[in-house]
Amino acid sequence: MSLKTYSSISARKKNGQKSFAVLIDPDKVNEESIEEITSMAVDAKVDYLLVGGSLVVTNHLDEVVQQIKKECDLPVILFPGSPSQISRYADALLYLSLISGRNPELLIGQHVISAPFVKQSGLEIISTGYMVIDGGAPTTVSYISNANPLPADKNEIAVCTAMAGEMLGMKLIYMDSGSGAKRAVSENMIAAVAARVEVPIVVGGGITTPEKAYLNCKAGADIIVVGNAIEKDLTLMKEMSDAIHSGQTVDSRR
Ligand code: 1GP
Repeated sequence: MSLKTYSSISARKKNGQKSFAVLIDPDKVNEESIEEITSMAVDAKVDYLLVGGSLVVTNHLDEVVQQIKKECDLPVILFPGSPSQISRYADALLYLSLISGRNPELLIGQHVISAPFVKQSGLEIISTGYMVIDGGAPTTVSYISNANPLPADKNEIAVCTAMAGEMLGMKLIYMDSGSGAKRAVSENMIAAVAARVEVPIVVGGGITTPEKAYLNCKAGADIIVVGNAIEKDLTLMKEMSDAIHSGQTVDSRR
């Protein structure tokens, strides 16, 4: 199994570089829009493309990933809402365990059932501690996961959860307030978690402005994921990317 994608993520963190990942929901794209999104993503210097969603109702994941790979060289990372959302054409898979919840199916159950199939895909597997943070209203992920999100004002629970995930061997911590969340994860919580774990931290859910993306990076996020806001306005991709990359440490820009 290649470790190319994770090596790039951790090398970027080591160099103080912040990364921008655009989330593509396979349900919301077609050939034409994929062409447009990938070309704009390359121009905007997006670092990663995440593909997936909590509820994917169409059946064209392979085609979507293959087309993205044909249009550009950006790493494609699967962000699956269920074990059926796997495509061997991607570069890597976020192997998510919902560590903020207490639903055994999403902590380990579905992993057991899909393990042989996932292994056989040959994908680079990136073990990820997935933390759903309350975003002010139920989101698809909070409903589908059948698990309570982590309270938005309980930094200490977030810190202990992330620490436990890291000590269990998870290579990334993903703090997500859910797609289209009313309230994105607070900088306060990001900073508290970033102070206590060493693995790269991914933050997403409800990030709609370049300013918020920048502040999240300053607080300690290593990768910012944006889906909804970019679906609504593709031109935001460049502004978001500039804001996130401007959050790099001075050394990494030399
Ligand atoms: C959701 O973190 C992602 O899982 C992205 O959220 O669509 O709100 O940007 P948005």
